[in-house]
Amino acid sequence: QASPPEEKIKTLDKAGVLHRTKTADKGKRLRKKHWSASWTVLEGGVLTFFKDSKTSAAGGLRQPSKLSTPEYTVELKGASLAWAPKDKSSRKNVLELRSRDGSEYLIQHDSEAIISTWHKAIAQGIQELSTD
Ligand code: I3P
Repeated sequence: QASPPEEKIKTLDKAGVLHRTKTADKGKRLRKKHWSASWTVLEGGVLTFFKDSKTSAAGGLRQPSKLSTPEYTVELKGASLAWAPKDKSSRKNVLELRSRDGSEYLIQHDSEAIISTWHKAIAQGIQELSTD
């Protein structure tokens, strides 16, 4: 079956459980952080956070539409990613993702190795989309 053009974007597709919290919504800073563990899928230039960490991994990478409703989807086109400054969180290994529309998310995992693979994959997704 032929893929639509947007699915031909070369990304490092990835899925796993991360801690995340949304810190701004379309430019408006949110007052409280609510960290939660979330099943997270990176595919086709979109990062999707599901509502909880229990969504089955089965098919999660190939057929995200068949999973439970996403809580947040972040288009990587025009987004930026950086290690969060220390004043943003007391946690270790925290990434800050800003979407083009001004929403912000903190993404965290206790394992430096795991968060580093997400850092690489998301950064590469952002970079590939910026050269379109
Ligand atoms: C917040 C909660 C967050 C913490 C935040 C606290 O308290 O403990 O986990 O962020 O720190 O204010 P509450 O549950 O009462 O809202 P981090 O875990 O990222 O440090 P902050 O005030 O320094 O943002």
